[in-house]
Amino acid sequence: MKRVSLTQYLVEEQRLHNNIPASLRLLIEVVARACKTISHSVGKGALGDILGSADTENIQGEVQKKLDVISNEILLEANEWGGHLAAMASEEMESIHPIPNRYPMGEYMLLFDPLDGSSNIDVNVSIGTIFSVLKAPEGMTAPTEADFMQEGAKQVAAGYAVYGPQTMLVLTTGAGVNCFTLDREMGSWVLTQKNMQIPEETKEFAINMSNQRHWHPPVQRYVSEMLAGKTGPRGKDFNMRWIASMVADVHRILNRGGIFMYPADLRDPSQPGKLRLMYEANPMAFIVEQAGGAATDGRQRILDIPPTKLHQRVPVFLGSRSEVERVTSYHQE
Ligand code: FBP
Ligand code: AFP
Repeated sequence: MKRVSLTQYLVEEQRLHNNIPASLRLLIEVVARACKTISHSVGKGALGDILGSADTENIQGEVQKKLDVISNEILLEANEWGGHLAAMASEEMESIHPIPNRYPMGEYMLLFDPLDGSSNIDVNVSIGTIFSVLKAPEGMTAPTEADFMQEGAKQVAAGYAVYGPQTMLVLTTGAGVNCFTLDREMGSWVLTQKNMQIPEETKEFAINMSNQRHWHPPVQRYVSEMLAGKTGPRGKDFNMRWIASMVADVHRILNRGGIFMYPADLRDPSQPGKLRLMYEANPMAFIVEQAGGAATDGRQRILDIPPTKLHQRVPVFLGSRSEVERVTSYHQE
């Protein structure tokens, strides 16, 4: 098999679709390089003193793991000096991080969840990094949070790295979805899956079932119909998977089909769901749509939601198109 590196892919993609200008290519390569460094730390585990808690809390009041903090630092440092960015924002930082004055200011803005699935770190289960790229507004001089408030449909690139048995990078720049595997010996990303498409036929769903008693009626109905199996309204048996890392669950669904759900529930109307719109739901929705799937908050397309704040939460239903359409229609009835 001819090996195509990430760099070669990006250069050829630019020639073909004219959608990856040089500074965006640099941005993607820098993020991919940072993910390589994170992957290296993840692989060291206890040998690298990266396990356990950092004794600090992030903006959501969650205890930060050492690896959350390390990954955030790796992404910030890697992306500060290249001249491709105007500002960054992260799950782990309360406010945006403008590029320091000593570096030139670029035309893009980067958002990330540096380490998704933190509870999996210490138990050696798949985790990931999610990122989203927006264009800075025309004429912007000093970036503010308001400049980030763009619908997901405006993303120019999005991706995730999954640190599992293999380290993989899944990327879209709006012309399909491609997957690269990290060649650990060579230290390079190699294109291993071209133009990924979410299988439409599916018998799998992913949801945290322990929250069932809190769900709203449309989610109760949708899941109970699946649980009813062959003799129920769906006429087939379904299987359930929950990895506790959105990256790993979405990666599974991208490859095998299925639906991932993190619904809003009855507990706290001020917290619609758990996942964050800007750096979790939006990039995953962009990837999933580009792979032929769908992503909604139960009522509308995630990519059309106008953001109001950086750390906004949103209910998420994404994966195989017909499944997402079904659960969305139950909400609309
Ligand atoms: P595989 O050999 O197909 O990987 O099966 C794995 C397994 O035997 C256990 O490791 C796992 O706990 C169980 O199947 C999962 O079963 P289920 O499909 O019922 O969730
Ligand atoms: P953390 O990165 O803070 O651990 O959160 C991961 C996550 O937001 C998402 O990746 C998972 O799908 C979800 O949480 C798991 O949530 P539960 O705790 O409800 O299983």
